Formats: sequence, structure tokens, C-alpha cells
Amino acid sequence: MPGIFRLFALSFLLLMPLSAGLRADDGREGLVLTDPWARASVTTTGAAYLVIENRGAAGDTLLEVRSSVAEKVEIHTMTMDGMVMKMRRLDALPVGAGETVRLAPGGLHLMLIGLGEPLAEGMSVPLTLVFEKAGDVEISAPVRAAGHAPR
Ligand SMILES: [Cu+2]
Repeated sequence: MPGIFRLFALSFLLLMPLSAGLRADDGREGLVLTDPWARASVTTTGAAYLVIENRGAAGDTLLEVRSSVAEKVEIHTMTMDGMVMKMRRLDALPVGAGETVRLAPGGLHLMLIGLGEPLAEGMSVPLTLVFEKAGDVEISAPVRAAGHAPR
């Protein structure tokens, strides 16, 4: 039994990074993560984005994000306070059943803090998204030009 369990756990780990990149027409249930990318940065602070779609019958919650290239990753929202853009850290990001949450410039984003080096095009940022129910999901976010995003 332990052997079988280990095999299952291993195949789960191997499949998650692949399934994370699948498109919306794959018929997959549960969480579908698409279009991850990170914005090129001039400093050691950066931002990453993706779309989280929950096709499951139950809600899930993004609890934490980690990256081997950043000291820490925070889930941020961005709102306008008069003429000033303000970022606020979220403790968790719920993704309800049937809901699609888009992390995009000007709104929700993953703040990469304490990068080993600024992000340049051609690099990619490994991210581990920790969900309450789905567990750890590994994705890789390619770095795109800063001009890609409106500021
Ligand atoms: Cu931020």
C-alpha cells in the first residue's frame, strides 16, 4: 500500500505542472490555471499574473504563494484612492465554485518581493500556489516586457 500511495503522490506531482498550463477547452474539472506571466522589472520587486478558474463544485482558496527566486510572494489588490493607486495585501484569495479570478495589471497581482535579480525577458519565474483544497500547484511564469502592462 505505501508503494502505491507513493506512486500516486509522485504522478500527482508530475501532472500538476502540466495541467496548470492546459487551456479552457480541456474538459478538466477543478482548478484550471492559465496565462501565467511576470512583468520585467528594474528593481528586485516584481509582479506576476495569471487566471484562476474554478470548475469544481466547491470553492477553494489561495492561501499562500512561494517562489524560489523571491524572498516572499504576497497576494495584493490595487485600488484607486482618489488619484493614488494603493496596494493592499490579502491574507487569502477565495475562488468560488464556477468563478474565474483574473490577476492582471491594475488589479489583483502576486507581488514578488526580494528577487535575487531584476526580472528580464527570457527568464521565467517558478511559482508554487498553495490552495486550501487543491494543495500545492506549481506553475512557471514567463517574463514579459514591462511595456506589456499598463501602469
Ligand atoms: Cu503589489
